[in-house]
Amino acid sequence: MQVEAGPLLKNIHYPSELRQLSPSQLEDFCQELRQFIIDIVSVNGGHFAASLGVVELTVALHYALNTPYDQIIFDVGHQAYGHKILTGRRDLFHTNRIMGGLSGFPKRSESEYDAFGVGHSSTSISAALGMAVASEYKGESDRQHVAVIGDGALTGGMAFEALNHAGIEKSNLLVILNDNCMSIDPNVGAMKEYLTNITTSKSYNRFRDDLIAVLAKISKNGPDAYGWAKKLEQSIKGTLLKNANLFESLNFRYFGPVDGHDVAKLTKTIEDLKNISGPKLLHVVTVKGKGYALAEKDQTKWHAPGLFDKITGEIKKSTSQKPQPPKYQDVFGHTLVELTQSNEKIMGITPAMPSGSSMNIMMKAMPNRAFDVGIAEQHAVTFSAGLASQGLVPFCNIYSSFMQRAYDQVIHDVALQGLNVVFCLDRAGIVGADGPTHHGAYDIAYMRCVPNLTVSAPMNEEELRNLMYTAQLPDQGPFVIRYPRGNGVMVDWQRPLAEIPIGRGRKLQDGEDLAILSFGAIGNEATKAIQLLNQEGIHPAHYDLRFAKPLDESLLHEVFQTYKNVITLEDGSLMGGVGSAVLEFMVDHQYFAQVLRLGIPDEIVEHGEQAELWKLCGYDAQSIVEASKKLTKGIKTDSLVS
Ligand SMILES: Cc1ncc(C[n+]2csc(CCOP(=O)(O)OP(=O)(O)O)c2C)c(N)n1
Repeated sequence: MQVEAGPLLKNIHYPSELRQLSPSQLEDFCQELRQFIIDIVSVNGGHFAASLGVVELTVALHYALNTPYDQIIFDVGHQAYGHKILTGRRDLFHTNRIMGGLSGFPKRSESEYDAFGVGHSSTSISAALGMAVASEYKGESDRQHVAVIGDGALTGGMAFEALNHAGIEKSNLLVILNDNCMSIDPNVGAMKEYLTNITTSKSYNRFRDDLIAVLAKISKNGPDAYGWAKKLEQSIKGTLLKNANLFESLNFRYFGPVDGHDVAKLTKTIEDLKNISGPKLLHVVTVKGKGYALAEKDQTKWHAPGLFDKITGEIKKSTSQKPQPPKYQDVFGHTLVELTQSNEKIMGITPAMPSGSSMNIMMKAMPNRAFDVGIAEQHAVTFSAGLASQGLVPFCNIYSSFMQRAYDQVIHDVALQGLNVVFCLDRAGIVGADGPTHHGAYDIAYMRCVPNLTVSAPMNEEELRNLMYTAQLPDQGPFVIRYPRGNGVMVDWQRPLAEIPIGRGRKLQDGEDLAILSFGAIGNEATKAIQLLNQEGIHPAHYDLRFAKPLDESLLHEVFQTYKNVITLEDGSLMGGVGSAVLEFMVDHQYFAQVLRLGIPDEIVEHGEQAELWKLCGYDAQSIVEASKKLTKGIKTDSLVS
């Protein structure tokens, strides 16, 4: 749907045109940009509150800097809608996150203004520093490099690693800390408290605005003046801020806090900071959801609300008379609380995803046993390992793609020591509109090769519950349970819990012509395919593997002794995935069969609806039907192995 832009925005396609506006027009321009975001996101979906919060900052940055020569990196990138609209993509913004349309995150291949591809948090300072060092090396001393990072993203270890390094480089780096006290849920940790202390330090705040301008002017007058200015600044800050400033201790020059919704002041400040060389941090205070009252009030709900009526604020839910199956994440959340009632050793851990993973259910029910540790996947895993080393049973819930961050911790801290940590990998497989940065494509492959790990995937809600039950029984060792984004398939999912023997799959139905071996919830596409195939007289057997590791060898012996045509199906990368595991078994036991592996190919899968992307990758129900027909007719395809 096309939306009419306001009178100023209508004529602005690129930052060069924005810079033709007078400073006095910027406030009106910001309102138009904000309205445009509201108009489009309300009918299209996507991230919402974060972009509203940085409208003024985005405009000020593009106004004061010479983008794209000057480079801005938005951390995570979920807040970059204003930036996209201002940088040549306004007329395409209605395609945001739709298959074939704009990506929901900055992406180098999409625009020269997207200086760096993002999606996972806390990368911006490292990347901006790399660019700044490269510019210095190339003699581009006039070039600006800006990392815009939220207080949530600042809780990630990489951000601290980058600050630590940047403090000893002389490069031209500006870190803008967008402090809104929120992650997706309220931000957590001691750093958040520290930032609040600075923001509320009255004596320092009275002084700070003049300080930036004076310093910028003095710095322009050469190295002597610069040194003098620096000394003056340090003594003033030291006197007025009770504690030593953390960023200053890391050799950053700290400026702020400034009101992130005062576009005039922001523009002026950024212009001034261009004249101050070396690593600098500007602390900007914003309100997440700014300008849309409901979003300001309930910032978590409006982080990514889905479609909504922009006038009434009513969030549109698909209405159905019939009861619907729950989301897998909610089955996880409720089952975890149920399990804690009979097992006092269970603890819950989430790295900054209480709402997204439904760990918030346990956090509410038993706050002393559930932890939001910030956007800190590595820490979440090793913290869990510490708990497990003391006999507790941590359920560490991490989205599959974010778990990529903590791979060494899984191996070094958990698997090598055989600790009983239960990893619940939410959003495993194709996730949909968030796209390639968020698809949980690789976990089967990267977990399967680690000794001591059990790697499982439930086909439905009951299986998820039973795997969770099994994982917390004594001495199970490290245990992975991967499940997808979205809803399950069972309305009556709250069934009694039962143990699943480790490494035991299920035969769902016998067949004649071929066997389909599925892993996880994508097996429900196989069920649909089999119904369609039956109508055409083809009768595949269906096995639910349940475990990628250990494999159910007796089940596989049965399969290869009975069927000469086999399809493996997984919502994960083909390379190294379950299909590969089945092939390894086949070769090791010298079976011969035609095997067709369905899963994510060795390509970057872009964004789109989950079902669209399954189809694109060739493993939705219809594709399984076609693959089965090809296979049973004995026609070999490229991916056939015989
Ligand atoms: C490594 C990683 N873990 C988790 C996430 C999910 N995530 C996306 S945005 C976000 C909150 C970011 O908070 P902040 O940086 O303060 O930005 P805000 O939304 O408040 O503007 C989280 C946890 C992610 N993108 N990357």
